[in-house]
Amino acid sequence: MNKYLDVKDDVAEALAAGKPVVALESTIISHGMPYPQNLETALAVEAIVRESGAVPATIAVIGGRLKAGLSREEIELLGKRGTEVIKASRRDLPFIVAAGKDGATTVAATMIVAALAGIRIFATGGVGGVHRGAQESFDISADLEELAKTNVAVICAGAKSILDLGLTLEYLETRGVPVIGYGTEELPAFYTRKSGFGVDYRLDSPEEIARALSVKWALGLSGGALIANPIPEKYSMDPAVINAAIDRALAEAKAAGIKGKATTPFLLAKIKEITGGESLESNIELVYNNARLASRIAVAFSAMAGS
Ligand code: PSU
Ligand code: MN
Repeated sequence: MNKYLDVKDDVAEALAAGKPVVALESTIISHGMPYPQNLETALAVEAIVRESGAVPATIAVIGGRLKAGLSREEIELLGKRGTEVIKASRRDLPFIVAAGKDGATTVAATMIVAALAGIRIFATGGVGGVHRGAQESFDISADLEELAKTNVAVICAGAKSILDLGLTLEYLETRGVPVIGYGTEELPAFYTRKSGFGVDYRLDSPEEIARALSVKWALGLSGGALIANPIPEKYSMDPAVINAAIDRALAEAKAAGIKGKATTPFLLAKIKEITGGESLESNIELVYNNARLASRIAVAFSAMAGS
């Protein structure tokens, strides 16, 4: 066990017994949604994972400790303090730990802590990727490099078209990261079920996905996988509405000279401001949907590992 890591009791017990565990990230809580919806969502996602037969492990840094599994009070703190909590990606982790601070972990940092704890399955909303205009800005999320090297599968609703989805897929292909569509041949674009880009493999059941992951890692092919789960039809948004909001958010970010780690949170906040409650509701529902699928994959994966 790493000396900077605390694994919550119920998570440690499940891992020791080979029972299913699902990791959850915390940048989405502190930087991805407003209070109090962020807190309600974080607690509801944990409940959904439990109802689906797995143990939730929300991941963050609290007082300089890497946490796999948070108490209710800790989740409340991340929700209430919001953007005051440092957004923590791979490069930030050592400094937040060394200074004894709190950090809300991105997909990359959540994968790192999950892997340290022995958790293989992780559910979130959207992942980072290659930004539009990356040819000039070089803005490529550290999430992609993490997927290339850390053995954790990430269940998401695809990626938002604040990113260049085509370049994101090219990057993942180069780094050997498989992109699986759950029940779809097309990469979903977060708020919408379609993007016009194909996935690498379509798989139609959690068992098939768990088997592919288990074979990948048994072959020593290190790194993660991206499992893209389309937003439920009922909550999917009109592509014209969401794309107009994304274009406006991108233009405002450019005009304001937003750079580096501030880019993604700025764009997400602007989209929410422009589209109002509809995008927030969709965002919440797709996270629930991903937590359900991730739990089913974790259940199938732990049954295979035990056999
Ligand atoms: N994309 C979303 N919602 C999010 C994020 C990205 O649609 O909440 C968050 C995730 O935590 C992701 C991070 O890991 O932003 C990526 O930030 P960056 O692009 O700075 O690597
Ligand atoms: Mn970036």
